[in-house]
Amino acid sequence: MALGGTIASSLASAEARGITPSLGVANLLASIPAIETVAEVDGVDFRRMPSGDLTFVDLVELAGRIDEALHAGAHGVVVIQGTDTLEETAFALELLVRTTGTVVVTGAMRSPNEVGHDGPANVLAAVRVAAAPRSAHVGCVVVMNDEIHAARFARKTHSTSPATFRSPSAGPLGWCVEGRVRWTSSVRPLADVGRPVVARLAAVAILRLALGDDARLIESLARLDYAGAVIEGFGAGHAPARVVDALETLAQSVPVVLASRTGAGEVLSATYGYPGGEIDLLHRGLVSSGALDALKARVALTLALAAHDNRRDALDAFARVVASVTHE
Ligand code: DAS
Repeated sequence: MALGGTIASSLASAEARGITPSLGVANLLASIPAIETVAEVDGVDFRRMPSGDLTFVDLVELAGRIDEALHAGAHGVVVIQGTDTLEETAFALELLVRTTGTVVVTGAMRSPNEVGHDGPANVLAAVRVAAAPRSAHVGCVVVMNDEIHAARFARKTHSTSPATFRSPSAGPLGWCVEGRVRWTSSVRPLADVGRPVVARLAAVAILRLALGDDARLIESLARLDYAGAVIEGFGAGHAPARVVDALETLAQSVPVVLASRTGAGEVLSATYGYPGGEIDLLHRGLVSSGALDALKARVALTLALAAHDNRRDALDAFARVVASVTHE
């Protein structure tokens, strides 16, 4: 299922100001003859756009198409897209796809115009992973630069490097080498977020806290009609004492999730006791993102809110998803 991105981008004309997603999936597959030795592949042009233009509506439709393909007998599905939002779409697909089967999301950091275009190698590795026998739950994974990352932990960590995708909290699940797929660890299935109703999809904001912040942005969030908010707090989930009242007030009107701006590790729950520490913030009604980073917490909260018609059920579903990211 091809969605566009750098992997499908070229110069539309000699005068063009830069590359744009213009190539179809047939073009890409034709450049990877070795794929035929791995699997029988059907290419679908689902969208042709920069990944920053994708929406949750696109992802709900895409998940439906993936479910159909898996029901129809596909062993796995490879989604080929822009890398800019890939970590969010991969996690959304893990929550949205309901049929058992491997879903692999990949892309490229160098376009077909550049020397060292990484698209063909990434797609070939992705097809290998999607076609590999499954001995444990695989769910949705990101395959880039011959590494396999769980969707729940993968992050784009570099603006241009082909080694941009990493799992800072957990490390990769495995890798591809000499045409083989190697697994070193596995994850368990995520809890069911529910079935999102497209008409109920509503915007959830992310707000990153920074040194010296006051409460103005938090107070204005309450007036902007967001369905919820994710606060990227300091360290293990902390905020300046001067904004805690505003956060508590916001949490009384919409669900407010507390994440960490560090990009790895968990939000704590029982360590720091000062005003604005995680104990205080959770006590004031904020909800922990656990080991999910802010982008993924926003995906989970958006889908949970669209799947349930009341806040309590949505937050319960969100909390179950958070709890299922890791296991004892
Ligand atoms: N940054 C580009 C990419 O890596 C564009 C996009 O995300 O669509 O594919």
